[in-house]
Amino acid sequence: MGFSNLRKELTSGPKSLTVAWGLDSGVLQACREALDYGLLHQVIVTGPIEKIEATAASTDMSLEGFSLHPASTPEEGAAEAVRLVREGETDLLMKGHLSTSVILRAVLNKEKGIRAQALLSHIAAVELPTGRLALLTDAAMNVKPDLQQKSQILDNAIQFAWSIGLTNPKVAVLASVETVNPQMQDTIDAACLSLMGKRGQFSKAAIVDGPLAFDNAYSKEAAIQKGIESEVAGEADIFMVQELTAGNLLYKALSYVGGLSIAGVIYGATCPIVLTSRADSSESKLNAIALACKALSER
Ligand code: COD
Repeated sequence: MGFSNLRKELTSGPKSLTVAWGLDSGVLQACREALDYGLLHQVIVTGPIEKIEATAASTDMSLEGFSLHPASTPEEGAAEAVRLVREGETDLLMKGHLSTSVILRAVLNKEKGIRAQALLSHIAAVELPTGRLALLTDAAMNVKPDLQQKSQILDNAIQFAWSIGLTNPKVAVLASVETVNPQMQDTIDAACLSLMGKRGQFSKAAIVDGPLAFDNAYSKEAAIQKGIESEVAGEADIFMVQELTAGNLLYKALSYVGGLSIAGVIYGATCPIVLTSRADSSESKLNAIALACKALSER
């Protein structure tokens, strides 16, 4: 299953999406396409109304089907968008032209936020050169998770994989080497997560193996050459990195160097949150909206 199948197979009907601080022509354009494609039936945008209209006009884009809610700062725009989710007025949230931490703080706010799970995390889907989708986590939210947080990040990714049809996902917990080195905490944590998988400690079934270096996680041949026997090698549905910098570098290398389509959401709130980078193509942004719709419809 690639992104085009994911879009075609959406059967649950169009959703309403709210963009927090929507002063980004690429995001508005992706929403326009998602409306025209039938993924969405309504787009709400928070921010200064005249500037949102000017942003749309800069690409001759029609705002038909859009509803604009005034906000005068990114913080206010994020809070208003989160309120709309909390009060059931919209199904999905999307980051506009504001920094990731501003929208995440509004989402995590203890009184007015929309947390559903103990830990929220970022999950990206990437269409591999073979045409299948695999997930990468966490490339954008949790900076330096400890083992407890890593197990929650992995649990979120396993739940998400099931929700988009990747059942019994194979998980590669990545490190720089594939053997346990007592001087490298990541290799120890990967081995623990792998054992937790074997003991059925995640909320849904998954085959977890680690530590695996990226080459032997991605390529069966690389694993065989190193004498590694692993059910996951070459077939991983989830690539789990162990800190944000590694995830972010991998995300950007796959996109820029590898030229692969990649789309990300935050998981663990009361709805999936679409998170795109300004430099992502409009197709990537549309794919991210489709991914969020899919995750929502399969709940
Ligand atoms: N899930 C649930 N609760 C969380 C999480 C999480 N992932 N992270 C923090 N919290 C809770 C804490 O338990 C606490 O109750 C409250 O939120 C505040 O925690 P702090 O002080 O650690 O959080 P902040 O507000 O300083 O930072 C939280 C962010 C998510 C904003 C921060 O971790 C962050 O900036 N992450 C990186 C975002 C980013 O810049 N990504 C871009 C890379 S592309």
